[in-house]
Amino acid sequence: MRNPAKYQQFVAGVFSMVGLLASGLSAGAAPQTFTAYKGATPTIDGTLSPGEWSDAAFINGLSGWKEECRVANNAADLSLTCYIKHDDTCLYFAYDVTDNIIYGVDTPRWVGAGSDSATVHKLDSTGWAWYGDGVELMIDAANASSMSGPAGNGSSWKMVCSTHKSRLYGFASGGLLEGAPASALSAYQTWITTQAMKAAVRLKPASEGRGYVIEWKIRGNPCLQIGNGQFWSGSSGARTMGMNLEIEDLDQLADSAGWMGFRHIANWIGGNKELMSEWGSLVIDPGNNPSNAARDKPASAPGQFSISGNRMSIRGSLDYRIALQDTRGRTVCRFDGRGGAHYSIPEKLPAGSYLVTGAIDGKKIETSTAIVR
Ligand SMILES: [Ca+2]
Ligand SMILES: [Ca+2]
Repeated sequence: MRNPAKYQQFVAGVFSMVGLLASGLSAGAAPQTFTAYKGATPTIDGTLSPGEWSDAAFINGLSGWKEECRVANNAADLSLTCYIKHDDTCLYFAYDVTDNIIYGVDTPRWVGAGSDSATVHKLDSTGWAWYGDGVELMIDAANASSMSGPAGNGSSWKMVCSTHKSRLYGFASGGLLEGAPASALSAYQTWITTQAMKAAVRLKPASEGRGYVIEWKIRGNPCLQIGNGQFWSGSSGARTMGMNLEIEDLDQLADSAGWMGFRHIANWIGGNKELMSEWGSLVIDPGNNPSNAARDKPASAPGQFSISGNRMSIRGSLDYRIALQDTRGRTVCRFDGRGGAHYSIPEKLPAGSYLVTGAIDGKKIETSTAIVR
């Protein structure tokens, strides 16, 4: 739903749509649109210091994310909070991930049948950068929204941050590695070695809940090319880019799903991750996170909520927890998060009336919506 014209078509078509994907739904939908507000410059050291990311928008996962392999068993198996913000020169992401077994650290660097570790973990364009625990970030800075994968330059790209290997430190420490397309390895590598793109990975001890923290900086020039010779900066004004997130989870070989390298879990927010037209959207807002203003004035600036048919919008909240119940009282979707978000109600949800309950900034809401397919 990135393309406005496409969205209008979607809205117009809602009333004639047929529930082609009519299977049951057990999880909420991932937001289609995220917002990066302007905030304080974080220190890229793998530690989320008190208040360091409190001015960021964030999303909790993995409820509603698309699973490529196997669904997480529980929150200890795999769950995360992803923070997003920007300053005048850079875009920043932080991931606070719970993952009970860190591949290559808590386990050998096993690979699935038919693959060999030497090939999978080659640190060149033939290796599988994504193989392990870590995240992949995909940005369509030019907002081309084309029916193709990323170009492999500042206009659109895909990069990996692994917890067990990296371009800068080899197998001694996690960090950035080049993603697709393979032809972009040299260009991507330059971003890493010049620190135009920089990430820090810290493995969390069991006392914090096993998992990892990633802080990731993306400098507008050269990594976010928004036009011919133009790069994003804090003075670019409001700007929409395409975005997709993926999280990889390998645990033990015995737990693996037996498909595509025996990954345990992979999730992403967009549709087909190979098509930029199906990614989610990232709105880079030159203003500060309105939830900070709400924090200062909780009585006068509550988060705003609206739902109409298949479209739900939450603006500037401190936090929200919203559930959709069907007519039998079963919770069929949950939407939990903070800040602003726009959701498309999942297409898998059958047509009918739904009760919408929950709380935004501690204020209870209760309404209903009718979904027509
Ligand atoms: Ca930090
Ligand atoms: Ca893992």
